[in-house]
Amino acid sequence: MAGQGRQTLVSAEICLCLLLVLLITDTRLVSAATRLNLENYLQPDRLTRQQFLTPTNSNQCARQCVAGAAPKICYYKWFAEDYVTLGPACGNCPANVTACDAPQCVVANGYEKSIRTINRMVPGPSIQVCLGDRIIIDLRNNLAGSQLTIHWHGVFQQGTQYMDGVPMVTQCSVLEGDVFRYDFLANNEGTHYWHSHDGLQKLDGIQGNLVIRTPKSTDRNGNSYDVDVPEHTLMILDWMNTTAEERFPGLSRREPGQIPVTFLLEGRGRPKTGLPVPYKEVWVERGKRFRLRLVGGLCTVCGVQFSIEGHDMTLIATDGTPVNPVTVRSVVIFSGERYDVVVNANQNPGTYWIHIKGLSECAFPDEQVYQLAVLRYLGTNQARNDVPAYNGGFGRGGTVVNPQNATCASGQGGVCVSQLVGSIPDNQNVLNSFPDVNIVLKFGFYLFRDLQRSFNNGRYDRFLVAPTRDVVTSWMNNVSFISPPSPLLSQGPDIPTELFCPIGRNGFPQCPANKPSDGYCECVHVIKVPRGAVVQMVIGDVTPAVDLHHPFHLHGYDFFVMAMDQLRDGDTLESISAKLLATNFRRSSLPARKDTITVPSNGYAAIRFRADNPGLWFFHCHFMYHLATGMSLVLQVGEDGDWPPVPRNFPRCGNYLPTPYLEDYGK
Ligand SMILES: *[C@@H]1O[C@H](CO)[C@@H](O)[C@H](O)[C@H]1NC(C)=O
Ligand SMILES: *[C@@H]1O[C@H](CO)[C@@H](O)[C@H](O)[C@H]1NC(C)=O
Ligand SMILES: *[C@@H]1O[C@H](CO)[C@@H](O)[C@H](O)[C@H]1NC(C)=O
Ligand SMILES: *[C@@H]1O[C@H](CO)[C@@H](O)[C@H](O)[C@H]1NC(C)=O
Ligand SMILES: [Cu+2]
Repeated sequence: MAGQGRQTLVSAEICLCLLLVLLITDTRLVSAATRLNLENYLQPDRLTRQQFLTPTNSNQCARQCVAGAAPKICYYKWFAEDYVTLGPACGNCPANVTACDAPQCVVANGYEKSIRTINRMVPGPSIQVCLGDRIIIDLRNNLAGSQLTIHWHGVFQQGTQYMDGVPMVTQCSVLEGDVFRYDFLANNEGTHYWHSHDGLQKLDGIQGNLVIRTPKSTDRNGNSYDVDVPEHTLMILDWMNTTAEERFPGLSRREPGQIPVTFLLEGRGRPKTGLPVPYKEVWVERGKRFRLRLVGGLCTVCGVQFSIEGHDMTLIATDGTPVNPVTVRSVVIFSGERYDVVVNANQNPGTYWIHIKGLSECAFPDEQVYQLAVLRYLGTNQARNDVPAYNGGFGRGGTVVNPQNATCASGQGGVCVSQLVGSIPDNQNVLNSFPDVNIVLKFGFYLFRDLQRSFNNGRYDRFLVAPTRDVVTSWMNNVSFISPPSPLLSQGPDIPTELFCPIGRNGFPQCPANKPSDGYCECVHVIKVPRGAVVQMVIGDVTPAVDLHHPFHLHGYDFFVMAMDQLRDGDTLESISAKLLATNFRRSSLPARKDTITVPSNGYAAIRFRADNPGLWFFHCHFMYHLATGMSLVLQVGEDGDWPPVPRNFPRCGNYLPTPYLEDYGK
């Protein structure tokens, strides 16, 4: 990206005015107000259970939340770097297991490879705060020749829309050597996370947990658990033995596709062969009920089925919002989803396997990708040598929440997220209103059949090599999203209008008339929705039936999950949408709210929300390689002026094309 503006490093001193909600960064206004030194609010990257339960520093943000207590300022310093697993910090790990726990040692699955990190950790630093706290992060980019942004997955960013961290949608990517300050309020509770939204960096390690707690007394399901501590936020990662870039657009001969070799729980796992590195251990005490916050920090198409030997789980929240508790044997988690479960440590004290079983392409007979971890009762330390096999999981036969293909009719043993009962009342009158805007979104792949034509001079179609060796690209409503040269939110007027998809007769963006009408095109796909409208979306998988279940994530919002199913005889997405409008979803219970919904293979999910958070919000498949090939669009809620302007000196970027030359070349 040429002509990129530089972020001004705001002085380390900022103004604490009477109201923290005023995000003031202009140091010239400080004189009369109290000055504060951010260094005093610097938070540790990780802390023990004891430190969390009994803080010794009154500025510590990771704490048990107390009703009525004042919010805190939580400051973090992050360094993005190229790094390595089993590097010099690891001594002779794993031969010497103690050395694996050395500071800055990233073990992963005990396989040496290049990674990318924030503060030399995988997952990265864990942000654990209380509702209402202010989060300030100085992100310094020390990556060699790469840019990045960080997205706060699940945080609504109402009032700080420009902090959402999507390159060329809300901000310019942060260049090598630059510092960008993220500054926003933790205003919606729950288990969230953060990840790089640029390129393929999160699969190489740039992601971590972000938990916004409420006082237990105000948590709707607060009496269903005894212990809720940071060490029980458990991110599930998928892991390759190559860098993510090496598999994009994909190798055609050696290892086609983008299938991980394993999963990691909180950055730990074992290889199938080779020296064993320590498993992740989750510690519990007999007689207590523990809240585990499971985070789907997955990037590839493989979801996972999570189960614990000998222990049922009680689901109490998903994507940050509480649901009526449901007891289940296993939880299916796809990229971007979060599920909070309570585990009752009521079994014989001992060691129990945690089973993380790969689904979709990770469940193919020749793949069967899985990982284990250990649930250990305090005071026990027996080793387990009876490693269960891929299909030896503990979820078999029991109730599974979020089953693939929405197999949740009675007798099928599944609980679909569309069947969960929500707990947040419909104060915005979404469910009883007839939708103001009704959107049908199809997504799928375009198969390049004529490779001679595709790889001819002058054509640069973006593509992906699938495990089948097919050459494909991704789209939504036939449009493969391309990034504009400047961010839509901060520099909308700088974007040449011809880059946007034109609006068709149905009022929605479509491919330009002059583009080859062979089923897809590339343009900047922006769907506009009036501020305050009730929006219904039916998101449908129109690819030929394969075992893929695409998780769609909406920034800036959560939504009611109204319905989901596979398409049955004669159904089309239009007929489903019409049927849902005609019946207007009469149902006796409140639906759950989510921000990431996994669409059943060859099926649909219907969602509803009130568009009360103006801004430019990315809506996309959370499979990283699908996102990288255009399975995304931007939902524009309201018009410029409805959302706050960017702060003074917000970085700028864009094309550099001196106009006389354009004329010379007749472009
Ligand atoms: C194992 O690693 C620890 C921590 O780095 C170190 O103190 C110890 O000397 C090592 N032991 C051996 C046998 O190398
Ligand atoms: C990486 O993983 C794949 C799939 O398991 C395997 O075929 C390949 O040999 C591995 N490569 C290395 C260098 O270990
Ligand atoms: C998408 O492309 C297909 C194949 O050319 C076409 O039949 C269909 O009408 C297009 N859909 C839209 C929404 O433009
Ligand atoms: C889901 O349905 C598809 C057909 O759309 C099928 O190919 C796939 O095997 C099913 N997957 C599971 C796990 O049932
Ligand atoms: Cu997808």
